[in-house]
Amino acid sequence: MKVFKNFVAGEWVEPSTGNYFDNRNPADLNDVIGKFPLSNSTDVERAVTSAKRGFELWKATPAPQRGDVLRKAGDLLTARKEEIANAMTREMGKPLTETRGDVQEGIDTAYYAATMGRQLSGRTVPSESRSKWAMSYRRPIGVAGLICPFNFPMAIPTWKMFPALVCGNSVIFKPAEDVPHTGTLLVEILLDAGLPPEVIQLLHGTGEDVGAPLVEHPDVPLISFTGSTATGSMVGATCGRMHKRLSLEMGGKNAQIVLDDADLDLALEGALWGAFGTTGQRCTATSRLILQKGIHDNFLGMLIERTKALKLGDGRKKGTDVGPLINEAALRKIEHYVDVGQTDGADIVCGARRPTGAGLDDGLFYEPTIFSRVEPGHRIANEEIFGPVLSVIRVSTADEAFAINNSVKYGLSSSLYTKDVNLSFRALEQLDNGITYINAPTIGAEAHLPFGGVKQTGNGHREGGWEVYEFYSETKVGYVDYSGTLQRAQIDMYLGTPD
Ligand code: UN1
Repeated sequence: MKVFKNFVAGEWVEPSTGNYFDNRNPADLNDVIGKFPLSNSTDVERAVTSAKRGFELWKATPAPQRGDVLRKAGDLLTARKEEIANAMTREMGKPLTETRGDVQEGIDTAYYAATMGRQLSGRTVPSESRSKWAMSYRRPIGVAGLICPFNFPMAIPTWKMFPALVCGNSVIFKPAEDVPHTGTLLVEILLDAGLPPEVIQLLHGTGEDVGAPLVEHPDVPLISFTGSTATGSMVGATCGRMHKRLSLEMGGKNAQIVLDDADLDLALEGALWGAFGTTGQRCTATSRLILQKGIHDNFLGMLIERTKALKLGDGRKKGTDVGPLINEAALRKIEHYVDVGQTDGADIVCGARRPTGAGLDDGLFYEPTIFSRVEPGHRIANEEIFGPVLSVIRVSTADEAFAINNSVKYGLSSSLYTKDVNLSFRALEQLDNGITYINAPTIGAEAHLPFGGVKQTGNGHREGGWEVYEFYSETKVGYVDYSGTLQRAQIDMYLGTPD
């Protein structure tokens, strides 16, 4: 069996523990992709020492040249898209069309980052004094610790890594333990693209043994974490105590609202894709469907019929709509919430079981599940399930729908289906989310726009687009006084001084 390694100090190395874990295909647990390192704080220490050297070298490399490396990485991802998408589906289960999209998001991010190498602009503004320049520019920060989730094994690491690199930081990358192979492929691509070896370090292993020591390390001033709100709170507490710069992307409980005047066929496609794409394992997944009373029964009927027809299976097989869950713990969490939903009084209208039959018995499958008669106070209407479970809530008015959308503790994305243009713009204003889609599902963020949420979804930062470059760099201000005299700010130039 293939044994994979960490990448530390410019070399592929074994973990200091000597221990490994098996990485299995969730669509067929008999299929082992390989053994991957179980690293610990000793490996983190080595990685940080090397990444500090990498930072010294990389920060002195002109940003346009740093961008050129990422352009090359984009070219290599493009050339290897199909092969990587196949490896990703084998490792995490979602259908090939989706893993191709995931690689494409990495490619888009690479090309965007490449151009940003020539656009890391500051400002030059007038000084209040004569013969004096006042300006700002963006400086790299240091070693960035990037802790990534399993659901977008390419898009999310590249959202973090490529901007971090263009800004001149070095990177320690910890992929989720469910997707170490994709992480390895990404690092190989960066090295092939010409990234100096010590600028990137790859550490495999668990959150406890690798993620935590990375977050706690005093020489890692920058942390970006995507994952659960519970873990994000712990990461946030440590970073707050140690005064680190931190970007958090955490949970969601995203709603699609369908009003009586909506194009129902369009809304139906949106709901199916939003709720059951990626087997519901997206931070942006639609987990609440808020239906206005005039279309509620009809729309729910249409949705149940189409949901029952979704084909579960190996994502590499043609015709598969929905792949497996990522691991046994994820499956058990879903089963738990299905129990909770029933206990709270909601009705299961389809799914809610592990399927059996051809090609499904050895994988971690769960039937796409819909609950109707869900009340806004129910736990399944408030807590993130991260699986193919949709809670349907009936409302009388748009205002009621907006209030329910806003009543949860999360605020990533929302979606509204209506033909009323005035209401659409009112929704953009009133829905409390980082992203609102009109006549499109809750998923579908594009790489060149800021991505993130309000309330307990995040901590105010954004990934993607132009904003993330602010996160990965620090503002430095320079004043150059060429007057040859002391000019006291706020004092010498003050108009209307008494004397
Ligand atoms: C996530 O949900 O974890 O908008 C990331 C989307 C994707 C990214 C999602 N482009 O669904």
